[in-house]
Amino acid sequence: LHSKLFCVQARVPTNIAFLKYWGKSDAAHQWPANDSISMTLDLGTVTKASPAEHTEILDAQGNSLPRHFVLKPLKHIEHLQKLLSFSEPLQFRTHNEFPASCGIASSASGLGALTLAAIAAWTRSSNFDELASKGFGLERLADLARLGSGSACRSFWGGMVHWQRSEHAASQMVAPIANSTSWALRDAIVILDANEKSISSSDGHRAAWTSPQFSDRLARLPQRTSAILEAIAVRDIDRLGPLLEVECLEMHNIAATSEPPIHYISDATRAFLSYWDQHGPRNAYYTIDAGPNVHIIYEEAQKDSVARVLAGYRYLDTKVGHGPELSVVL
Ligand code: 2P0
Repeated sequence: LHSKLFCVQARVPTNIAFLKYWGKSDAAHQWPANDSISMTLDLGTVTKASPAEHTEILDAQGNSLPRHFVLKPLKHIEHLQKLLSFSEPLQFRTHNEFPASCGIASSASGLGALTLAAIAAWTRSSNFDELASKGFGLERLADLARLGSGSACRSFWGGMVHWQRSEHAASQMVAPIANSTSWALRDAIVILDANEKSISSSDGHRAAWTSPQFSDRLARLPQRTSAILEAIAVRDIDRLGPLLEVECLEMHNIAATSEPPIHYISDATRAFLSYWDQHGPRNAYYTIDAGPNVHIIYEEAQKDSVARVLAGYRYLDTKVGHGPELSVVL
């Protein structure tokens, strides 16, 4: 498998944060200011990597992608090459399983799949056992993906995942807390605005520290973290749900009170939330990422009642998903 023909395919899922990563304690090393907890989704990015004359990132058909789309991924590849002493150029072909311009952030799955495909290609590894035998176990892969996009580290396991901060770099860690088959949660992503957000999450993370409410949030979070962990441990949607809503509104409030203020929530988001407050079924709760779209988190048994309430909206219905996949393309 040392020929130029070696081609590996990585699939890494995206995730939705229940407890938001918002603010970094160290931007250069991508250490978060607080713990975060997410649910891995059954949607991801599929990326193929093979040796090439020069490094390039193309779409699945081999067409070039807009420069602003590939800038951050290319920088990440360069960084990995330096860090791990791999010099071989690679060609990547990538596609997202979610429809283009549906407003779903793809940095967790995108940077995750890129990292996994690159390292598997450089090490000529066909599966996770081979990667682990070469020193690239899941924890290390997640840690390397984190350097490209913080939230990507949570995409290396299925189910629910906890990314724990610590005062010391060495003791920060990310680990699964519930697998994908143990709680049949779903996520209906209500697409209110399919345009790309104009302010990157990285700018949002930087600005968080300028909000006069950020230190209060950080002080409050250990208690909320424990409450979310407990709700997940006992699989209680009615304990988890209200915490999700408070948490996302607080994150958006930090963004809105940052200097300069950042408004990810739009008029369409607000209109939807007031509709949802009136008509949303019990046992279904919302969370909102760094964008205007709303994620409705609910248990499988509520599927029909959620669908009825969302009938007039464009939405993408998905469920809790499993971890990454790796295979050789023949
Ligand atoms: C999260 N977000 O926990 C939070 C909630 C968005 C809203 O992590 O700068 O793209 O690449 O580390 O991972 C988005 O931030 O930021 C994010 P970088 P990333 O999912």
